[in-house]
Amino acid sequence: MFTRAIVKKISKSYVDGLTTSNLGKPDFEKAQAQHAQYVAALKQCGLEVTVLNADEEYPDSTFVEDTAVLTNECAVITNPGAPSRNGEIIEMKEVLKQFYEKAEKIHAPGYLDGGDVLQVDKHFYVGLSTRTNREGAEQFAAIQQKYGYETTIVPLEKFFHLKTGIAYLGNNDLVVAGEFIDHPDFEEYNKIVIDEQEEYCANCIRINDYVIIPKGYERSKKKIEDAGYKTIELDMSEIQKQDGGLSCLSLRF
Ligand code: CIR
Repeated sequence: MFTRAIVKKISKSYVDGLTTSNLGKPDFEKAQAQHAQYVAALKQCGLEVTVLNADEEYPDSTFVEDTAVLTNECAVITNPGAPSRNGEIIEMKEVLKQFYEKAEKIHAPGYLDGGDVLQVDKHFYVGLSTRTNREGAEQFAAIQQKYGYETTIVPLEKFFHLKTGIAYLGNNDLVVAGEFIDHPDFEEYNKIVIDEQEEYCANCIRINDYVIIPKGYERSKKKIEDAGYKTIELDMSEIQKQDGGLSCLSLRF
């Protein structure tokens, strides 16, 4: 059960942020509107939402998920692997002091983005990507071990972040796409398999009574609903253009 979320408004500089997509430049006003819809959906799920102001200095800073990993026991401030994003942790560290007495930290030469961390109850999966290295993943595992969590490190083949291709819904149900469909680390789960054409829908988020999914992925929507979940669909076009997904836009705790 989540009660809170932290999000950060989209800055004008967002349109010049990092991306590997070929979907074109985002429309700032449309992106802002989509972000507002996202905040409304979090509230519909019952969350109290802390909305941080936009920061022109950090074009990608709306993707707050990458700056921290939050559990019931502690906040881990990450060490984001993209140099242009690393300074985003300064503000987040301050913000999290309101909510957490304990803050842990990933240190260089370890790098880790929150988008590479999937929590399944007392188990974490950490992807090794262009943003998260083994040193960062091992530091994270050592921190979480103190609090009784296990960690499995998963080298990624194609996905940008681990959670670009996987989501945990609860009840042993895992949404999987691409390289995770037949991955040995995820054999023990009930899998909701996302087709290649709908891969973007693998980044969905379960929040209390709902699963928030991107709009326009009818086959995936049906599969998630057939597994017993109520869905909320959100238009994510301008977020997808900057390699972002639903999980990236918030920290939920
Ligand atoms: C970046 O390249 O860092 C941003 N444009 C996208 C970050 C997406 N975050 C995430 O998947 N957790």
